[in-house]
Amino acid sequence: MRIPRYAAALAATMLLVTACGTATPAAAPATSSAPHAGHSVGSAPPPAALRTGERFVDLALPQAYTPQAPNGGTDDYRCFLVDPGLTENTYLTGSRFLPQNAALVHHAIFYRLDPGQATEAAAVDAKTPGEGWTCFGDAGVQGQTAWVAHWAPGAGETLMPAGFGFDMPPGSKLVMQVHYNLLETGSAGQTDQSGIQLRVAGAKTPLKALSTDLFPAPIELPCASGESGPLCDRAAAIADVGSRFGVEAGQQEEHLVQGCSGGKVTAGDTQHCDQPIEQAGTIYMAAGHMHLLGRAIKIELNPGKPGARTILDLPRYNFDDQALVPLAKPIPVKAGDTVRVTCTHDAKLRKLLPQLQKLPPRYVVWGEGTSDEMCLGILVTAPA
Ligand SMILES: [Cu+2]
Repeated sequence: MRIPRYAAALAATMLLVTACGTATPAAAPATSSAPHAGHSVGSAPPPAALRTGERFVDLALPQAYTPQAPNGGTDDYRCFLVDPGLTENTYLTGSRFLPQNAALVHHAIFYRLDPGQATEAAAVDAKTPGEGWTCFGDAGVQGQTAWVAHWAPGAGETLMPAGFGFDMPPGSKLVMQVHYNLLETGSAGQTDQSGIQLRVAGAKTPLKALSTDLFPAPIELPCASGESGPLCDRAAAIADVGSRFGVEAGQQEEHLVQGCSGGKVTAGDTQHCDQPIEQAGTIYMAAGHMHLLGRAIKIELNPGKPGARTILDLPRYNFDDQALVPLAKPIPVKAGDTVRVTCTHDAKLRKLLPQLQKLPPRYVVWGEGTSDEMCLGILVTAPA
């Protein structure tokens, strides 16, 4: 299963952009209907026991990093090169991200780099002052990078199903992309030294290779009734995303509208996108990601057709409960199937959320910022 081209382009951005939020337990929709109040902070629960052939690899930033939002924004996307020291064929079978300053960390995504990309990333890192480098549209390296792990609020340890893992050839390294949200008062000058505990297995017993597939949909959320201001204009709002995160990031919304509805913009709380499955396989895990204005997200297979299935349904999305969850029953897919992701956002939440209420009203589109929005279905699949 691969992401369609427009989504792949998006994914590059998204990877950067998206990570901020993610899924929810399929079996246990969020119980809180109250608006998101801030990230939950707590001590991480201990990891599950190692399974046969597994070991832990602990990685962390060598030094604390002080996030700074460029271009007058309130979001910093920073990439760090981390080396799991793999000398043989290995599989990544789980991860436990350890946000050191959970008040600032909005999401983290881990991209696998091949040895050539790792060399390139090291060069970017070396020429950038301080720890890591700024990475709003992508991981800052050429070519395909596989998304092999991510963390968003509410996620504890993520365990791949037994017998499955992400391929990690010898010499593979990871880019750890962290989205720091600096909207909160008092976040200026704070530091972070997050890390991750990887669970890896040697290749003595071959595992089935997993991939992470992304299914985005547009956001076309007008200002709420009673709100007004220059950013309530769609074109101005899109230009504003571009000014904060770069030209490419600013174009993501238009790419999505093009890919999902042939370029037709229909403003409203609820948006969806249908995307084809390109390769037969099985879906094992799912997550949904939106930001603070997200109310509901649903991922469906072949809606309105025989054999239609709901992959994930979060009628009361909770930003602080975004773990990637295993499906109760894995779902087989074939080439030509359709995945639909549908999101409902609520502009009225802006006035109720301490993080957003001091910001000017805006027509919300897809963007990397905490005050922008996303609508993203995340599926972990294995080929047939
Ligand atoms: Cu996001």
